[in-house]
Amino acid sequence: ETRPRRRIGITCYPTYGGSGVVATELGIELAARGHEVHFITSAPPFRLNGREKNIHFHEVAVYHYPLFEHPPYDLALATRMAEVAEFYSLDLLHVHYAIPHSVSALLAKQMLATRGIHLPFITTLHGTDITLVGLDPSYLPITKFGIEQSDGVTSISAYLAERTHEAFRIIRPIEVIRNFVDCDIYKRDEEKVARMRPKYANENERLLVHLSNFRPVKRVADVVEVFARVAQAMPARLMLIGDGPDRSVAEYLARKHGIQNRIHFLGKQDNVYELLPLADLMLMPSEMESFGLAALEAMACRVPAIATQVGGVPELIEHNVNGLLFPIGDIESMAKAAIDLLSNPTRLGHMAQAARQTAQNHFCAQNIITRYEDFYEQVIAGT
Ligand code: GMT
Repeated sequence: ETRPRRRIGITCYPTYGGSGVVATELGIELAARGHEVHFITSAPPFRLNGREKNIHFHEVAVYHYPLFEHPPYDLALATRMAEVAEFYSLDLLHVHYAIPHSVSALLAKQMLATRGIHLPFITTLHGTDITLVGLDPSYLPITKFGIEQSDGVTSISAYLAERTHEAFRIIRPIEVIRNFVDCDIYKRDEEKVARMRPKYANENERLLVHLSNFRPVKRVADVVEVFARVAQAMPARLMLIGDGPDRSVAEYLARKHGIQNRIHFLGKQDNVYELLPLADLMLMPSEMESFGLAALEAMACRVPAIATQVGGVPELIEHNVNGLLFPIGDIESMAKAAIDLLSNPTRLGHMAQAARQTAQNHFCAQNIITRYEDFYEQVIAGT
Protein backbone atom coordinates (compact mmCIF):
# COMPACT_ATOMS: atom_id res chain seq x y z
CA GLU A 1 0.00 0.00 0.00
CA THR A 2 1.64 3.22 -1.17
CA ARG A 3 -1.12 5.55 -0.08
CA PRO A 4 0.25 8.42 2.06
CA ARG A 5 -0.94 8.82 5.62
CA ARG A 6 -2.81 12.08 5.97
CA ARG A 7 -3.86 14.39 8.76
CA ILE A 8 -7.55 15.03 8.31
CA GLY A 9 -9.94 17.33 10.18
CA ILE A 10 -13.58 16.22 10.26
CA THR A 11 -16.53 18.41 11.19
CA CYS A 12 -20.12 17.24 11.50
CA TYR A 13 -23.21 17.45 13.70
CA PRO A 14 -21.92 14.95 16.21
CA THR A 15 -24.95 13.73 18.10
CA TYR A 16 -27.92 13.77 15.78
CA GLY A 17 -28.78 12.37 12.37
CA GLY A 18 -27.27 10.21 9.69
CA SER A 19 -24.64 12.71 8.55
CA GLY A 20 -23.02 12.56 12.00
CA VAL A 21 -23.09 8.77 11.93
CA VAL A 22 -21.44 8.67 8.49
CA ALA A 23 -18.79 11.26 9.46
CA THR A 24 -17.94 9.44 12.68
CA GLU A 25 -17.74 6.02 11.05
CA LEU A 26 -15.59 7.50 8.28
CA GLY A 27 -13.20 8.95 10.87
CA ILE A 28 -12.99 5.61 12.69
CA GLU A 29 -12.27 3.74 9.46
CA LEU A 30 -9.66 6.29 8.31
CA ALA A 31 -7.91 6.11 11.69
CA ALA A 32 -7.87 2.30 11.44
CA ARG A 33 -6.06 2.71 8.10
CA GLY A 34 -3.34 4.79 9.73
CA HIS A 35 -4.52 8.32 9.00
CA GLU A 36 -4.54 10.87 11.81
CA VAL A 37 -8.10 12.06 12.34
CA HIS A 38 -9.11 15.24 14.18
CA PHE A 39 -12.80 15.70 14.95
CA ILE A 40 -13.57 19.40 15.31
CA THR A 41 -17.12 19.42 16.65
CA SER A 42 -19.41 20.95 19.28
CA ALA A 43 -19.52 17.69 21.30
CA PRO A 44 -17.72 14.34 21.12
CA PRO A 45 -19.20 12.20 18.34
CA PHE A 46 -21.37 9.67 20.13
CA ARG A 47 -19.62 6.47 19.08
CA LEU A 48 -16.20 7.58 20.29
CA ASN A 49 -14.78 6.92 23.75
CA GLY A 50 -11.91 9.39 23.29
CA ARG A 51 -9.13 6.81 23.56
CA GLU A 52 -9.07 5.41 20.05
CA LYS A 53 -5.71 5.25 18.31
CA ASN A 54 -5.11 8.02 15.73
CA ILE A 55 -8.28 9.90 16.73
CA HIS A 56 -8.28 13.30 18.40
CA PHE A 57 -11.24 15.38 19.47
CA HIS A 58 -11.31 19.18 19.62
CA GLU A 59 -14.37 20.73 21.16
CA VAL A 60 -15.72 23.95 19.68
CA ALA A 61 -16.60 26.10 22.66
CA VAL A 62 -18.99 28.94 21.99
CA TYR A 63 -18.56 32.04 24.08
CA HIS A 64 -21.87 33.25 25.54
CA TYR A 65 -21.89 36.99 26.10
CA PRO A 66 -25.17 38.65 27.13
CA LEU A 67 -25.03 40.90 24.07
CA PHE A 68 -25.21 37.89 21.74
CA GLU A 69 -28.79 36.88 21.24
CA HIS A 70 -27.41 34.08 19.03
CA PRO A 71 -23.94 32.86 20.03
CA PRO A 72 -21.74 32.87 16.88
CA TYR A 73 -21.05 29.13 16.54
CA ASP A 74 -19.96 29.41 12.89
CA LEU A 75 -17.19 31.83 13.84
CA ALA A 76 -16.10 29.79 16.85
CA LEU A 77 -15.93 26.75 14.55
CA ALA A 78 -13.90 28.61 11.91
CA THR A 79 -11.44 29.78 14.57
CA ARG A 80 -11.03 26.28 16.02
CA MET A 81 -10.61 24.78 12.53
CA ALA A 82 -7.80 27.23 11.77
CA GLU A 83 -6.11 26.65 15.14
CA VAL A 84 -6.24 22.86 14.89
CA ALA A 85 -5.15 22.88 11.23
CA GLU A 86 -2.09 24.96 12.04
CA PHE A 87 -1.15 23.21 15.29
CA TYR A 88 -1.42 19.70 13.83
CA SER A 89 -0.42 20.57 10.22
CA LEU A 90 -3.65 19.18 8.78
CA ASP A 91 -3.59 18.22 5.09
CA LEU A 92 -7.32 18.61 4.61
CA LEU A 93 -10.62 19.48 6.25
CA HIS A 94 -13.64 17.32 5.48
CA VAL A 95 -16.95 18.83 6.51
CA HIS A 96 -20.26 16.95 6.57
CA TYR A 97 -23.47 18.87 5.96
CA ALA A 98 -23.04 22.13 4.07
CA ILE A 99 -24.61 24.52 6.55
CA PRO A 100 -22.76 26.17 8.22
CA HIS A 101 -19.73 23.90 8.04
CA SER A 102 -18.57 24.78 4.49
CA VAL A 103 -18.61 28.46 5.22
CA SER A 104 -16.70 28.02 8.49
CA ALA A 105 -14.13 25.91 6.61
CA LEU A 106 -13.79 28.59 3.95
CA LEU A 107 -13.16 31.22 6.63
CA ALA A 108 -10.55 29.00 8.29
CA LYS A 109 -8.88 28.47 4.93
CA GLN A 110 -8.78 32.21 4.26
CA MET A 111 -7.46 32.99 7.74
CA LEU A 112 -4.62 30.52 7.27
CA ALA A 113 -3.86 31.73 3.73
CA THR A 114 -2.92 35.14 5.13
CA ARG A 115 -0.21 33.33 7.07
CA GLY A 116 1.03 31.33 4.11
CA ILE A 117 -0.66 28.07 5.15
CA HIS A 118 -2.69 26.15 2.60
CA LEU A 119 -5.72 24.19 3.79
CA PRO A 120 -8.05 22.63 1.20
CA PHE A 121 -11.54 21.50 2.28
CA ILE A 122 -14.12 19.01 1.06
CA THR A 123 -17.86 19.30 1.65
CA THR A 124 -20.04 16.20 1.75
CA LEU A 125 -23.73 16.82 1.07
CA HIS A 126 -26.09 14.60 3.03
CA GLY A 127 -29.59 15.60 2.13
CA THR A 128 -31.57 17.99 4.20
CA ASP A 129 -28.76 20.55 3.81
CA ILE A 130 -29.85 20.64 0.15
CA THR A 131 -33.45 19.46 0.02
CA LEU A 132 -34.83 21.43 2.95
CA VAL A 133 -32.52 23.86 4.67
CA GLY A 134 -30.51 24.87 1.63
CA LEU A 135 -33.64 25.66 -0.32
CA ASP A 136 -35.01 28.05 2.25
CA PRO A 137 -34.50 31.25 0.24
CA SER A 138 -32.63 32.87 3.10
CA TYR A 139 -30.07 30.05 3.18
CA LEU A 140 -29.75 29.34 -0.53
CA PRO A 141 -27.12 31.91 -1.53
CA ILE A 142 -24.76 31.10 1.33
CA THR A 143 -25.14 27.34 0.86
CA LYS A 144 -24.46 27.68 -2.87
CA PHE A 145 -21.43 29.84 -2.08
CA GLY A 146 -20.05 27.30 0.41
CA ILE A 147 -20.45 24.49 -2.12
CA GLU A 148 -18.88 26.46 -4.95
CA GLN A 149 -15.91 27.52 -2.84
CA SER A 150 -15.17 23.99 -1.60
CA ASP A 151 -12.05 22.39 -3.06
CA GLY A 152 -14.02 19.18 -3.51
CA VAL A 153 -17.68 18.22 -3.12
CA THR A 154 -19.14 14.76 -2.62
CA SER A 155 -22.73 13.62 -2.26
CA ILE A 156 -24.06 10.43 -0.73
CA SER A 157 -26.27 9.52 -3.70
CA ALA A 158 -26.53 10.26 -7.41
CA TYR A 159 -29.99 11.66 -6.73
CA LEU A 160 -28.59 14.27 -4.36
CA ALA A 161 -25.82 15.29 -6.78
CA GLU A 162 -28.39 15.81 -9.53
CA ARG A 163 -30.71 17.68 -7.21
CA THR A 164 -27.86 19.97 -6.12
CA HIS A 165 -26.89 20.75 -9.71
CA GLU A 166 -30.49 21.54 -10.60
CA ALA A 167 -31.73 23.41 -7.55
CA PHE A 168 -28.58 25.42 -6.90
CA ARG A 169 -27.57 25.85 -10.55
CA ILE A 170 -24.15 24.58 -9.62
CA ILE A 171 -21.99 23.42 -12.51
CA ARG A 172 -18.91 22.18 -10.68
CA PRO A 173 -18.55 18.39 -10.56
CA ILE A 174 -19.89 16.55 -7.53
CA GLU A 175 -18.33 13.18 -6.73
CA VAL A 176 -20.92 10.58 -5.79
CA ILE A 177 -19.60 8.48 -2.90
CA ARG A 178 -22.50 6.56 -1.44
CA ASN A 179 -22.98 5.80 2.23
CA PHE A 180 -21.45 2.69 3.69
CA VAL A 181 -21.85 0.24 6.54
CA ASP A 182 -19.36 -1.87 8.46
CA CYS A 183 -20.51 -5.32 7.34
CA ASP A 184 -18.46 -6.99 10.10
CA ILE A 185 -20.40 -5.16 12.81
CA TYR A 186 -23.78 -4.89 11.11
CA LYS A 187 -24.56 -8.55 10.58
CA ARG A 188 -26.87 -11.26 11.87
CA ASP A 189 -25.31 -13.53 14.44
CA GLU A 190 -27.81 -16.37 14.99
CA GLU A 191 -26.63 -17.19 18.47
CA LYS A 192 -26.90 -13.56 19.63
CA VAL A 193 -30.33 -13.22 18.01
CA ALA A 194 -31.57 -16.36 19.78
CA ARG A 195 -30.39 -14.89 23.08
CA MET A 196 -31.75 -11.35 22.66
CA ARG A 197 -34.90 -11.70 20.58
CA PRO A 198 -37.14 -13.16 23.35
CA LYS A 199 -36.85 -9.84 25.16
CA TYR A 200 -38.75 -8.15 22.33
CA ALA A 201 -40.97 -10.81 20.74
CA ASN A 202 -42.30 -14.30 21.41
CA GLU A 203 -41.41 -17.08 19.05
CA ASN A 204 -44.76 -16.97 17.25
CA GLU A 205 -44.59 -13.20 16.77
CA ARG A 206 -43.14 -11.24 13.86
CA LEU A 207 -40.87 -8.35 14.81
CA LEU A 208 -40.82 -5.11 12.83
CA VAL A 209 -38.47 -2.19 13.33
CA HIS A 210 -38.26 1.52 12.58
CA LEU A 211 -35.16 3.64 13.23
CA SER A 212 -35.05 7.41 12.81
CA ASN A 213 -34.86 10.77 14.52
CA PHE A 214 -38.68 11.02 14.52
CA ARG A 215 -38.82 14.20 12.50
CA PRO A 216 -41.91 14.84 10.34
CA VAL A 217 -39.97 13.87 7.18
CA LYS A 218 -39.79 10.29 8.54
CA ARG A 219 -43.60 9.93 8.66
CA VAL A 220 -43.56 7.95 11.90
CA ALA A 221 -47.37 8.09 11.95
CA ASP A 222 -47.36 5.92 8.80
CA VAL A 223 -45.13 3.42 10.60
CA VAL A 224 -47.69 3.03 13.37
CA GLU A 225 -50.60 2.91 10.89
CA VAL A 226 -48.92 0.16 8.86
CA PHE A 227 -48.03 -1.75 11.99
CA ALA A 228 -51.59 -1.47 13.34
CA ARG A 229 -52.83 -3.30 10.23
CA VAL A 230 -50.10 -5.94 10.48
CA ALA A 231 -50.87 -6.51 14.17
CA GLN A 232 -54.51 -7.06 13.29
CA ALA A 233 -53.60 -9.75 10.79
CA MET A 234 -50.95 -11.67 12.76
CA PRO A 235 -49.13 -11.77 16.10
CA ALA A 236 -46.52 -9.03 15.78
CA ARG A 237 -44.48 -6.45 17.64
CA LEU A 238 -42.71 -3.27 16.66
CA MET A 239 -39.44 -1.78 17.90
CA LEU A 240 -39.31 2.00 17.53
CA ILE A 241 -35.70 3.12 17.87
CA GLY A 242 -34.90 6.82 18.16
CA ASP A 243 -36.51 9.91 19.52
CA GLY A 244 -37.65 13.29 18.28
CA PRO A 245 -40.58 15.63 17.73
CA ASP A 246 -43.05 12.99 16.43
CA ARG A 247 -42.61 10.46 19.21
CA SER A 248 -45.71 11.68 21.02
CA VAL A 249 -47.74 11.39 17.80
CA ALA A 250 -46.60 7.78 17.58
CA GLU A 251 -47.58 7.16 21.20
CA TYR A 252 -50.98 8.79 20.64
CA LEU A 253 -51.67 6.63 17.57
CA ALA A 254 -50.51 3.50 19.35
CA ARG A 255 -53.03 4.12 22.12
CA LYS A 256 -55.75 5.03 19.63
CA HIS A 257 -55.32 1.66 17.89
CA GLY A 258 -54.97 -0.17 21.23
CA ILE A 259 -51.55 -1.54 20.26
CA GLN A 260 -49.37 0.32 22.76
CA ASN A 261 -48.38 -2.95 24.46
CA ARG A 262 -47.22 -4.36 21.10
CA ILE A 263 -44.76 -1.50 20.56
CA HIS A 264 -41.37 -1.09 22.24
CA PHE A 265 -40.53 2.60 22.40
CA LEU A 266 -36.78 2.22 22.86
CA GLY A 267 -35.73 5.86 22.51
CA LYS A 268 -32.23 6.74 21.37
CA GLN A 269 -29.93 3.73 21.25
CA ASP A 270 -26.20 3.63 20.65
CA ASN A 271 -25.71 0.05 19.59
CA VAL A 272 -28.33 -0.33 16.89
CA TYR A 273 -26.27 -3.12 15.31
CA GLU A 274 -27.40 -5.32 18.20
CA LEU A 275 -31.08 -4.50 17.82
CA LEU A 276 -31.56 -4.42 14.04
CA PRO A 277 -30.72 -8.12 13.44
CA LEU A 278 -33.52 -9.15 15.82
CA ALA A 279 -36.17 -7.88 13.39
CA ASP A 280 -37.83 -9.54 10.42
CA LEU A 281 -38.68 -6.36 8.55
CA MET A 282 -37.91 -2.63 8.63
CA LEU A 283 -40.42 0.15 7.90
CA MET A 284 -39.02 3.37 6.39
CA PRO A 285 -41.97 5.29 4.90
CA SER A 286 -40.10 8.64 4.69
CA GLU A 287 -41.31 11.64 2.75
CA MET A 288 -37.70 12.09 1.59
CA GLU A 289 -34.41 10.25 1.98
CA SER A 290 -31.35 11.28 0.04
CA PHE A 291 -29.97 7.86 0.83
CA GLY A 292 -31.64 6.06 3.74
CA LEU A 293 -28.75 4.92 5.93
CA ALA A 294 -31.09 3.24 8.43
CA ALA A 295 -32.32 0.89 5.67
CA LEU A 296 -28.75 0.03 4.67
CA GLU A 297 -27.85 -0.76 8.28
CA ALA A 298 -30.89 -3.04 8.51
CA MET A 299 -30.15 -4.70 5.18
CA ALA A 300 -26.61 -5.53 6.28
CA CYS A 301 -28.25 -7.34 9.24
CA ARG A 302 -30.45 -9.38 6.83
CA VAL A 303 -33.50 -7.21 7.47
CA PRO A 304 -35.17 -6.01 4.26
CA ALA A 305 -37.11 -2.76 4.27
CA ILE A 306 -40.52 -1.64 3.13
CA ALA A 307 -39.73 1.91 2.07
CA THR A 308 -40.94 4.78 -0.08
CA GLN A 309 -39.80 5.40 -3.63
CA VAL A 310 -38.17 8.74 -2.89
CA GLY A 311 -34.81 10.46 -3.36
CA GLY A 312 -31.84 8.13 -3.38
CA VAL A 313 -33.68 5.13 -1.89
CA PRO A 314 -33.98 3.34 -5.28
CA GLU A 315 -30.16 3.42 -5.50
CA LEU A 316 -30.19 1.08 -2.51
CA ILE A 317 -33.48 -0.82 -2.66
CA GLU A 318 -34.60 -2.68 -5.75
CA HIS A 319 -38.33 -3.33 -5.59
CA ASN A 320 -39.20 -6.99 -5.06
CA VAL A 321 -35.55 -8.03 -4.99
CA ASN A 322 -33.98 -6.80 -1.74
CA GLY A 323 -36.96 -4.85 -0.38
CA LEU A 324 -40.20 -3.18 -1.41
CA LEU A 325 -40.93 0.38 -2.55
CA PHE A 326 -44.23 2.27 -2.44
CA PRO A 327 -45.51 5.79 -3.05
CA ILE A 328 -45.39 8.19 -0.07
CA GLY A 329 -48.35 7.70 2.28
CA ASP A 330 -49.66 4.51 0.63
CA ILE A 331 -50.31 2.90 4.02
CA GLU A 332 -52.72 0.27 2.70
CA SER A 333 -50.29 -1.11 0.09
CA MET A 334 -47.41 -1.09 2.55
CA ALA A 335 -49.49 -2.92 5.15
CA LYS A 336 -50.69 -5.50 2.63
CA ALA A 337 -47.15 -6.05 1.36
CA ALA A 338 -45.85 -6.44 4.92
CA ILE A 339 -48.55 -8.99 5.78
CA ASP A 340 -47.92 -10.96 2.55
CA LEU A 341 -44.17 -10.99 3.07
CA LEU A 342 -44.31 -11.90 6.75
CA SER A 343 -46.71 -14.75 5.91
CA ASN A 344 -44.29 -16.19 3.39
CA PRO A 345 -41.04 -17.19 5.16
CA THR A 346 -39.39 -18.47 1.97
CA ARG A 347 -39.90 -15.19 0.12
CA LEU A 348 -38.88 -13.21 3.21
CA GLY A 349 -35.73 -15.35 3.51
CA HIS A 350 -34.76 -14.68 -0.13
CA MET A 351 -35.30 -10.98 0.32
CA ALA A 352 -33.29 -10.95 3.56
CA GLN A 353 -30.43 -12.71 1.81
CA ALA A 354 -30.57 -10.32 -1.17
CA ALA A 355 -30.55 -7.37 1.23
CA ARG A 356 -27.38 -8.60 2.94
CA GLN A 357 -25.82 -9.30 -0.46
CA THR A 358 -26.51 -5.74 -1.64
CA ALA A 359 -24.87 -4.30 1.47
CA GLN A 360 -21.87 -6.58 1.08
CA ASN A 361 -21.37 -6.12 -2.64
CA HIS A 362 -21.95 -2.39 -2.97
CA PHE A 363 -21.92 -0.57 0.36
CA CYS A 364 -19.27 -2.14 2.55
CA ALA A 365 -16.99 0.29 4.36
CA GLN A 366 -13.80 -1.19 2.91
CA ASN A 367 -14.61 -0.22 -0.68
CA ILE A 368 -16.22 3.12 0.02
CA ILE A 369 -13.43 4.38 2.32
CA THR A 370 -10.96 3.81 -0.50
CA ARG A 371 -13.09 6.09 -2.67
CA TYR A 372 -12.76 8.84 -0.04
CA GLU A 373 -9.01 8.30 0.23
CA ASP A 374 -8.63 8.57 -3.55
CA PHE A 375 -10.71 11.73 -3.57
CA TYR A 376 -8.61 13.25 -0.77
CA GLU A 377 -5.46 12.66 -2.82
CA GLN A 378 -7.07 14.18 -5.89
CA VAL A 379 -8.10 17.29 -3.97
CA ILE A 380 -4.75 17.66 -2.17
CA ALA A 381 -2.90 17.29 -5.48
CA GLY A 382 -5.17 19.66 -7.35
CA THR A 383 -5.07 22.62 -5.01
O1 GMT B 1 -32.50 12.23 7.78
C1 GMT B 1 -32.20 12.93 8.73
O2 GMT B 1 -33.03 13.35 9.48
C2 GMT B 1 -30.77 13.30 9.05
C3 GMT B 1 -30.01 13.67 7.84
C4 GMT B 1 -28.65 14.22 8.19
O3 GMT B 1 -28.16 15.00 7.38
O4 GMT B 1 -28.08 13.91 9.21
O5 GMT B 1 -29.91 12.52 7.01
C5 GMT B 1 -29.51 12.66 5.69
O6 GMT B 1 -28.22 12.08 5.64
C6 GMT B 1 -28.18 10.66 5.87
C7 GMT B 1 -26.72 10.22 5.90
O7 GMT B 1 -26.05 10.52 4.72
C8 GMT B 1 -28.99 9.97 4.76
O8 GMT B 1 -28.93 8.57 4.93
C9 GMT B 1 -30.44 10.45 4.87
O9 GMT B 1 -31.21 9.87 3.81
C10 GMT B 1 -30.51 11.97 4.75
N1 GMT B 1 -31.89 12.39 5.08
C11 GMT B 1 -32.70 12.97 4.21
O10 GMT B 1 -32.41 13.19 3.05
C12 GMT B 1 -34.06 13.33 4.73
